[in-house]
Amino acid sequence: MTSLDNSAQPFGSRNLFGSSQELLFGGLPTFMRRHYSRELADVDIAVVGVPCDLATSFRPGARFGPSAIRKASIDMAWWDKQFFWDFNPFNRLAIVDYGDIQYEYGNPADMVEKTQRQVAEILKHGSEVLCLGGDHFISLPVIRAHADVHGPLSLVHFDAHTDTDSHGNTYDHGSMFYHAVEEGIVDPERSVQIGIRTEYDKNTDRFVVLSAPWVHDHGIVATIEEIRRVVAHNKAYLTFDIDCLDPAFAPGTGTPVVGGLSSAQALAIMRGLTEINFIGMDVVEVAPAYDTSSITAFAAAQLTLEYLCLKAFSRIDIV
Ligand SMILES: [Mn+2]
Repeated sequence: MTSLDNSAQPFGSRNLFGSSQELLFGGLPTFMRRHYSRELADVDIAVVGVPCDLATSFRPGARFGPSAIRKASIDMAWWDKQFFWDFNPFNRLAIVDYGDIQYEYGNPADMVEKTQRQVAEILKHGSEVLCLGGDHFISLPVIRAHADVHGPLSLVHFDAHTDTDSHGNTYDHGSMFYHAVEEGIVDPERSVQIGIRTEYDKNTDRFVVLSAPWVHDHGIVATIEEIRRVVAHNKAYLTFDIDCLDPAFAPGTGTPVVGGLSSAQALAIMRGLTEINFIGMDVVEVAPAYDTSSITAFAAAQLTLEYLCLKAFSRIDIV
């Protein structure tokens, strides 16, 4: 099973396809053992870490999210066929680990500028982006870069919080979607928030909200149908705050709220979204300092894998 050709794949091989057969417990942990590269020729998706938690309101630590997710993803990098999908997304899509956004850590504005500029640069090459946060604020510069290319986007937003409160016009990890609507880069009426279980203003929130109790009451199929109805064929950006999951499944996060979705519910919903025209994704708010047995990072890595399967679903195997 082990092939020397596949060893040190992240650095030693330029082959962008196939699974890794390297020892799971050795080597350097790039995302899913993909080639670590900023060379974007023929790359379908660049995975980018945004190690920033300067905008958190409660417990910090999501700056270590990208490295925790990469490390957890190694355990999934050798699978030949994904459970449920029955194909290998890495035989269909060329995916590289692009590394992390570099910014001045004492300068939040610099993070915003560098993230937006770097993501824009990747999109300009014709590659798509999968971002690993970071606190949820990082989604704002990432979505700005996408909206520059695609226009106003539908947001498919998994979260315990709506993140649409202006908080007195501040910029933080709970207000960025207020700003995204104000800036016209997200179309709220064509966007859906799933798993919400904190206060929000029903009169002013223009997003379609499927609260956690609604999902629990109505079930997976109804949730999928509602997401499809709202988003239809719009271009959609998927943002997954890991605190959408119940703290039983994702304790390693900054602002946990009980009563959330199970990992199984989230995976089942994701797997039903093949008809959505996703153009980008992030998974945010993984804070490994509060994690137990890395379960939060494993959940985040699995969710990124489901997204890659959604993207690969309609493609045929290249290798
Ligand atoms: Mn949240």
